[in-house]
Amino acid sequence: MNPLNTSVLLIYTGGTIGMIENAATGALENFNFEQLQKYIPELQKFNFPIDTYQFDPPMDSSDMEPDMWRKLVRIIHDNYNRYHGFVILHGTDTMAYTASALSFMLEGLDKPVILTGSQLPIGVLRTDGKENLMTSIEIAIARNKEGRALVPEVCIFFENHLMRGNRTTKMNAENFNAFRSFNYPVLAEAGIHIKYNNVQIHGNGEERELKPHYLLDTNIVVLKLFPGIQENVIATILGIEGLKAVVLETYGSGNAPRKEWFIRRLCQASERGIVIVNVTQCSAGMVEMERYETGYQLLQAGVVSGYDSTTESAVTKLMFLLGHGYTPDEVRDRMNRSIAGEITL
Ligand code: ASN
Repeated sequence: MNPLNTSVLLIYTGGTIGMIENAATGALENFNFEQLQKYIPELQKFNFPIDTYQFDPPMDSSDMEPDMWRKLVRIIHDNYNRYHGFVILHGTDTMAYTASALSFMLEGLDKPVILTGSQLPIGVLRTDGKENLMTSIEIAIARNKEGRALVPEVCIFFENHLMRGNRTTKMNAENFNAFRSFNYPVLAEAGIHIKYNNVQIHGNGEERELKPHYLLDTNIVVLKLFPGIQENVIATILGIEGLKAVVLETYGSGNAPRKEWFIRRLCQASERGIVIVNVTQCSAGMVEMERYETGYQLLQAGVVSGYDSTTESAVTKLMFLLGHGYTPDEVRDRMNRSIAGEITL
């Protein structure tokens, strides 16, 4: 019986939520989904079908690779018409990267894709996994009066907050409250009721057609500045054979050293067609290269603004754009536009 006329596909990739302690070493190891279900008998209480797809073997998300993102896109695309929503159980360590990548790869999404996981395994008494999973399923089936999904976006749900996936960062390795969306309001808050922040949610009410993308180019590097960084380090990184883009993590509102060699190296790399995107090392706020001379010179070296992008989002957006074969100037131009709500313009 399915009185709600709804259904969810639960995709289990791995992560702490489905891990168990190895008796000999004490280290956490993966176990399979049947065992996971044993610890969450509540799953049976949902009065609609929840089908599952399990990665075999389940993986710690530190092993996540773009091929796995392609696999997730394929699973969602192949099953798109069969389900009202998708919940992905994923390790927390790289969840923000996966959520960002999927937001670009699932163009025209009009159903919820909710990533969640936990900090403590599901078998542990104080686990945060149960709550996260149950609420994610509820969000995945939430629809308005017209029958459209309330949250047709790739999101992360964690510790009572629903966040746009490509705005999130894992910022705590200890607390249950592990993720933050510093530069965009939460999409929903779960208390006694789940309160949706409808004005901040993309595209509910629109009918769209899913267009899956699989092309990604990983010839990218993240370069984090620190006082004392040496010219040979910068030169070696910018000289990597085949390098196509750099996410440059700068200070404050997008500032960098004024040293002549530094600007010259960046200028030369830009001229060779390497796309350099300026993202701030600060958790919150926006790159404004016009603000200080230390930022303005980067503009003149051909560096483009990452605005208020997370590093995770800038990396995966570049992979996506480069994968589609755009020229460096076309990539620079598209970095200045929002594709999936990842930057505030
Ligand atoms: N190492 C785990 C993972 O990302 C951490 C977690 O899920 N809390 O797979």
